[in-house]
Amino acid sequence: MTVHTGDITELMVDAIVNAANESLAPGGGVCGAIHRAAGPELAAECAAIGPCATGDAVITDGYALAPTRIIHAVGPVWHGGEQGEAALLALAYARSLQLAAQKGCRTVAFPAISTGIYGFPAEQAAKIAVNSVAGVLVAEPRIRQVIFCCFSEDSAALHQAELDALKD
Ligand code: AR6
Repeated sequence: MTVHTGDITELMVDAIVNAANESLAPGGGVCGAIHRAAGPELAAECAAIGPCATGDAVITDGYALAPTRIIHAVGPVWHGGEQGEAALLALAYARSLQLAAQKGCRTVAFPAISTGIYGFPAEQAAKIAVNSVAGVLVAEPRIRQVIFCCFSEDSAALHQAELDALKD
């Protein structure tokens, strides 16, 4: 697992994960960036697949994007933390990696799901992200590399701190 700061649409990996909504419609944030970079065929495939429940994920072609696949994970909207948000966020990461492994994607990049428009507190989300991915990787040798692609230095520092904590 590594941390990268930058735009996820520029990464050369087998699959990038999109922070999607339940209807799999093109939205703002990282979702908007991915749809713009992939082209309109992506929205058409998503419309044919959707909807997708919170905590679950679906996989599509990457179209004009360098990654061969896009995994659309639906993270929870933050409602204060008492509505299963933590478990749903962990599930969204785990389900994404399951799909990646099934489809032969060995390198996967994640954005900080739910921490933008959906309002999940960034520090808590980073802890959940790193621990959920670490838990899956223990039992999933088909995935060779996971990149936490953060859009800000603050977010990257939170993810790096969680990675460092795993090694202690
Ligand atoms: N590359 C990497 N990370 C990015 C990028 C990018 N190009 N752009 C933004 N981020 P958000 P959510 C970061 O709001 O909270 C959409 O409309 C951003 O700084 O994209 O899960 C969907 O369709 C933040 O840290 O996703 C849904 O309706 C993180 O990505 C809804 O927003 C996630 O922020 C999902 O909200």
